[in-house]
Amino acid sequence: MTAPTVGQRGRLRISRDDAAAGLAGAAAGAVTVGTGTLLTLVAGPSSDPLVAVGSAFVDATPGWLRDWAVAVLGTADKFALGIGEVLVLAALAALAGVLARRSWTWGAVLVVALGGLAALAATTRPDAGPLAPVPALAGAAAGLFAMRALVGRLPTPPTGRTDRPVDAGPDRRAFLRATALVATLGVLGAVVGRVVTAGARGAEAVREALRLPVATRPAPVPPAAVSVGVEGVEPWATPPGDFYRIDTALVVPQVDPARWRLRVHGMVEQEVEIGWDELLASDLVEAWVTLACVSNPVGGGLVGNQRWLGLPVREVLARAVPAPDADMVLSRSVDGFTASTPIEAFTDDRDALLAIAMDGEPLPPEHGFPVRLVVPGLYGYVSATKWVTELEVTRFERAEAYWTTRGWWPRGPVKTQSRIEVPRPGADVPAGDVVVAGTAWAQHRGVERVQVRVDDGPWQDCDLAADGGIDTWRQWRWAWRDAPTGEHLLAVRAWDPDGPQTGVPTAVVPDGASGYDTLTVTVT
Ligand SMILES: Nc1nc2c(c(=O)[nH]1)N[C@H]1C(S)=C(S)[C@@H](COP(=O)(O)O)O[C@H]1N2
Ligand SMILES: [Mo]
Repeated sequence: MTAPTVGQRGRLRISRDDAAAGLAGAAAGAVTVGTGTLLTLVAGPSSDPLVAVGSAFVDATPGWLRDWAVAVLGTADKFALGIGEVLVLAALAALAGVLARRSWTWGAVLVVALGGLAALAATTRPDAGPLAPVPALAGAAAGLFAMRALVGRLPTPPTGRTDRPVDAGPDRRAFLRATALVATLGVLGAVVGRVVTAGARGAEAVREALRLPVATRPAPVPPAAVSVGVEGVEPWATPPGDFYRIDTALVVPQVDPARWRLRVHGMVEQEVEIGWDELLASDLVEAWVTLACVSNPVGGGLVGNQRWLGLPVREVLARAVPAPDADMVLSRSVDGFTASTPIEAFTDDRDALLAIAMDGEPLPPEHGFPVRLVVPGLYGYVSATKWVTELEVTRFERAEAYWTTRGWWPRGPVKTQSRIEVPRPGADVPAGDVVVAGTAWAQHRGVERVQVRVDDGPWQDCDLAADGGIDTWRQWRWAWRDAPTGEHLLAVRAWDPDGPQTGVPTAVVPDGASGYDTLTVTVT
């Protein structure tokens, strides 16, 4: 018997030939992916079928699920998505093989449908080029070809071909060898495609060769005293390599500065376009700004502080002359992400920048090379568009940004927050004097005071490190004198000019987490 049969217990029995057909299908799937990945080299990184489908999936992901993924997987969410995708694809490809052995048409229909979906996903990417559907379609064709060759070697149910023995050793071994070869070729294609793409990062080479102009208004050198001097506290200036990365891009967009342009349009008196050379020749300023993600849970690490170099957005907007009733600027990146920024954050005197550098170096590709927005006081999702290419002057009631359509608030001012970094949660600390320290932030308002509470005791004032400006975070420390032995609950709160941060805990959705960072320590 070669057909799956329903056994006495009602279980589906899968025959050896079905298993073989499944293997053949999976091998053909590898060929599809390998071919697609190789063709990505000509059609562009976002046309990669796996990337395109993954990106479409990311865009279709509801806010809560994305939130969960970020919370559980952190910045490994992209990797996890890739693994999940490969597993699902392998299962579907195996199914196509099983179907194909029974009815070539149905197997082929499944492959063509999957290829068509991937092609559709690739063509509907905001940065799709004219060749975008080619890798998926050519990959599906190659997969069909491989599947035909492999499945064709297996007997077809229900009238299994009697002219060759079904389970004969040599035949089956030849089949397995052919399948392994096909699978290897497919995987090899995928690996070579990936490696070459990674090596051919056009923007990376250009980035290395860039020389940055000096700022007409450099940022002040922060005094050493911005650091509170307690080991275990996050550095005041976040090393760029440690800076959190959050975005929807499965492949880092490669933008050639020579071809970069920013278009300012919408409710303006005149459209303005500015290119890379013009941007570099402008009067650039430098500023220390602490960036925070709205998905940062209380006590979390999706926040970082750096020195940015760029052109104040207000100067570009002034040239376009926004209409007086415009209240929002929708910024758009090359990969289609959008952010809705209240226009006053761009036109008032804060250092809202079209930034080209971080820590004195051109932006790292994953942080927006060549140009991104940095806006003090607002969460990244409503302001910090990386790989930015467009500013549309509009009104909140007329346009919605990427995360707003997914349930997040259209405006996202950063909530005043504080974090205990020393001691670590659950730590055992020796009795006596215990140093408690951490970081607080209230971007564009300024941290005025930080207090710590032990158990249900009174709030106690902490020592603040030197102030790096109202747009940056501020370190603090508190000497806990004669800490009594036992388990204790520490809590922290920061004050901005409007008073203390709220202790009412809220989730990160829809406008950022609030509540006190608390932790338990055992004094021994
Ligand atoms: N093009 C693009 N820009 C983006 C995003 C994105 O998904 N795509 N995410 C935003 C969010 S939610 C945050 S918190 C910041 C993070 O910037 P970073 O990755 O440089 O830390 O980038 C913002 N800019
Ligand atoms: Mo974010």
